Amino acid sequence: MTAIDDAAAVDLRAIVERLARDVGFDLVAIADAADFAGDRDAALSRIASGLMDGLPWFTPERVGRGSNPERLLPGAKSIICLGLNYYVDDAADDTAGDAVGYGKVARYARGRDYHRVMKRRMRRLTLLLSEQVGREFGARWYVDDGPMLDRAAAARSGLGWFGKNGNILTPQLGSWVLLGQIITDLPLAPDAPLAKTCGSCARCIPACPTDAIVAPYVVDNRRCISYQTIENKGTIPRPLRASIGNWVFGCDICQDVCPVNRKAVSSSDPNFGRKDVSDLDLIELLEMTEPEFRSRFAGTPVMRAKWVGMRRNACVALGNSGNPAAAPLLARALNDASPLVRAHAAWALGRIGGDDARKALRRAAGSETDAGVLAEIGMGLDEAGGHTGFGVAPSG
Ligand code: B12
Ligand code: SF4
Ligand code: SF4
Repeated sequence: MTAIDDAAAVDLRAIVERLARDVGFDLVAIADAADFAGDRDAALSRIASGLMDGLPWFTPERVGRGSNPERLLPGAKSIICLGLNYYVDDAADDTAGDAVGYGKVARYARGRDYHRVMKRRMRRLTLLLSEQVGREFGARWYVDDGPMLDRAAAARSGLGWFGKNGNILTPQLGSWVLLGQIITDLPLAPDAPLAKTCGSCARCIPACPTDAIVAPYVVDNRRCISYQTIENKGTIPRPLRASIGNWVFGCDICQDVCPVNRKAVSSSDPNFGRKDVSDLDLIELLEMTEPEFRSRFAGTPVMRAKWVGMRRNACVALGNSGNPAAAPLLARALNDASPLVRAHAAWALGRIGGDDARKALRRAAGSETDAGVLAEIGMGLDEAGGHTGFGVAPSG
């Protein structure tokens, strides 16, 4: 173990880079720990204009704390910004994902929960670094669920640049990288932000099926399929459901269309690219019991959407498949214990239409007691062309 003079910031930086790769990160860059004043203002104005609605924990107080490294680690001098490549080239599976009857899971979630993977590696990196420095030093690490603005730190460090779809694009791996940071009181030589931009490209904006990219760099949380399928634990707004297609967990469309992502390199990290969490059989998903759900998805990000949420999402995707073969299954789901599943099954039957769907909806109208579900059944019948007037006025 060699003790290193703190003043040798440049040497230290080289050591950090080597260790970061040793513990399993693909990208590393250093930012200084100055206040993120501009990013704070952008985030606060995003909250004030309602574009972060639906995420009650994303508060001005949190942004105030997370945008000031000194408040997270007194004496903070540097931020080690890390990127983990999660892209796995599984074109064959993606074809299955387009087929009727399959639900798509966003790439980042096709494997082990990255929070655990990255935090473990960051802890190890910090330990190895303290061995190299020859003493303990102040460090705190964050990935996603902390108050830090992960993308703002990555942009300042030159790890990547802000794309118009909101994501950080990296020159080496495109946007298929998860971001983490170690704030430290070690003085490390910072890297410069990249001079790169998206230029005249704006392909991701019209590609977003829900028009969630309301301006370059600005995503309306509530319109984003990622929010609706993962974070929203209640009803998915009716006007968005058809645009969700067969995404059942997250969405990758604005990244799939991005020309920078042609540079994607398949990761060899065994934590990603799990086939049993890629394209999900919608029928299996909808019929899954809670213990089956847990045993299939334990340790993966999919757990965040919860059992009921994923079955709600399966209903939406089945409705969007337009496949009449799904009607009997959706009809069974009209008796599900969860009103959320029943409501979305009613919508899906309305969208699929046909005699079986209409019959099932009429039958459910006679027994349903939940007002919200009854309203969905009524609208479903309207859409399927079979409304007989129940719930609006007795049909006599
Ligand atoms: C809340 C959240 C969401 C929400 C809201 C998204 C959003 N746009 O904020 C939802 C649930 C929708 C979501 C979706 C996704 N997320 Co998310 N999410 C977060 C989280 C927790 C906070 C993001 C945040 O601070 N938003 C607030 C806004 C204000 O921040 P911002 O969008 O970065 O905005 C900055 C720019 O607009 C910039 N800016 C403002 N004006 C201008 C002008 C110019 C010219 C420029 C250049 C910049 C610029 O300033 C702002 C502040 O820095 C972060 C983790 C974290 N702790 O940071 C992950 C994070 C951003 N998510 C991530 C991922 C992977 C996703 C998804 C791809 C998942 C998926 N496949 O479904 C999608 C992508 C959706 C999208 N197009 O953005 C990664 C992004 C990795 C990357 N390479 O960028 C992060 C960093 C998690 C991680 N640690 O890896 N997410
Ligand atoms: S993740 Fe999907 S819904 Fe969200 S902004 Fe990108 S394309 Fe739109
Ligand atoms: S699609 Fe074009 S505009 Fe959108 S993030 Fe990629 S390069 Fe930027």
